[in-house]
Order: sequence, then structure tokens, then C-alpha cells
Amino acid sequence: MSEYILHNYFRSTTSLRVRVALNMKGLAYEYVSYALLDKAHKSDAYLKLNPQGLVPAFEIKGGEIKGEAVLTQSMAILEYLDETHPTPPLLPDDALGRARVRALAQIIALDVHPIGNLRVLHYIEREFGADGAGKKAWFQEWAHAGMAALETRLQETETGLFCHGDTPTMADICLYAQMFNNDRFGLDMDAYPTIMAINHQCEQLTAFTDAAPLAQPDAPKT
Ligand SMILES: N[C@@H](CCC(=O)N[C@@H](CS)C(=O)NCC(=O)O)C(=O)O
Repeated sequence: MSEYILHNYFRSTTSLRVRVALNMKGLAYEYVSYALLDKAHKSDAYLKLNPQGLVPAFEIKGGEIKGEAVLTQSMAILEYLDETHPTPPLLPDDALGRARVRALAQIIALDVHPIGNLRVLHYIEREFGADGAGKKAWFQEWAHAGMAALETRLQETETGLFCHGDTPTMADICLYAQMFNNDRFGLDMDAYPTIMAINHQCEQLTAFTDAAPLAQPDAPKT
């Protein structure tokens, strides 16, 4: 039995972040899928793991010595994995660098991702009558705001092949994951060449591509 269980869903980009980090750290885990469209993440059993009713949840079965725990919130899980398995690091070793990487990651994780979430889209549909085009316009408004700010920040000298230097950090993990949402909503990325170049670098790494939605066991077979 694996020490770790990831409660997640193939298309969930917050889950994808955790999958990349686990792959980078070389940690095996059990994959448990929750079909979001079937509301599997709203079952009583899942709400005991994460009362927010959102994936992912990360279960640690460390036995008597390490104890057992369920972690929620993908960015907190990433920080936990980095603290407990420091190699390779997901954050730079200097405080200013860490602040920069966290800020880049949070442009996506805090300011862009939440507005495209299923429950938010369902709400604007239900309460304000937003149709497919309306939901797309809603997503694109906020995603462009975030991508434009990120592209500007990536002009800073600290940027290398990746968001911060030449090795991937949690900022790259968030960037790579968000690209799948951008793609689903047809976001035009022409104005963001640095983001595209960094995403291309991520696509060269199996830790990233093995975490991609279509590489997961619950993805539809084509
Ligand atoms: N801030 C949370 C967000 C988690 C989240 O929004 N998960 C999405 C999938 S990417 C979800 O469970 N959505 C289900 C819903 O909206 O009902 C995190 O980073 O873990």
C-alpha cells in the first residue's frame, strides 16, 4: 500500500499541480478519482476528507511514526511536499527569490484559477443566466488580466528558461497547469510569448507531462 493517496480528478488543474510535485520528488501515490461532473466530490465520505468539497485532498498514511493526516489546498500541499522532500526544490534558496516565485504562482493560483472553477461557472449560469459564450467571456476577462501581469513579471532578469532561473519551481507548476484551462476556454496566448516559451520547457519534462490530464487513469480513452 502506498504511503500517499491523492484524491483528485484528471481534469482538475489544482490536482495536476500536486501530481507534478509528486512526480518531481519521485513519490509514488495511490490515485483516487472523483468525477466532478457527477458531484462525487460532494459525497459525505469526501466531505469528511475536505469539508470544502473541492479536489485535491492529499492523504498521508505514514504509520505509527509519521502519523496520518489529510492535507487540502494544493499550494499548501506543494509547500508540505517541498519541506518534507527538499530535493529537487520547488522554491529558490533565498527569501527574495521565494517571495518572487510565490507571487508568480499566486497570480495564477489565487487570482486566475478560482474564477474559472466549476462551482463559480455554475453559479453565474444559474443566477445570471450566463450561457456558454458568457462563461467563456467571463473566464477570458480574468485570465487575460492574470496572463498579462504574469507576462510582464516574466520580463524581470530573474526569469530564465523557467519562471525563476533555469529549473522549475512552483510558479512553473501553476503556469503549466493553468495552460490546460486556458486551452479549454480558447484563450488567445499570442500576446504572451514568455509564458508560452516556459510552458514549452515544462512540456520537455516527464514529471510534468506524466501529470497532464489525458495521461491519468480516469481520463476518457480516445
Ligand atoms: N484553492 C483550492 C482550489 C481547489 C479547486 O478549486 N478544485 C477544483 C478542481 S481544479 C474543484 O474541486 N472544483 C469542483 C467544483 O467547483 O465544484 C486548491 O488549490 O486546492
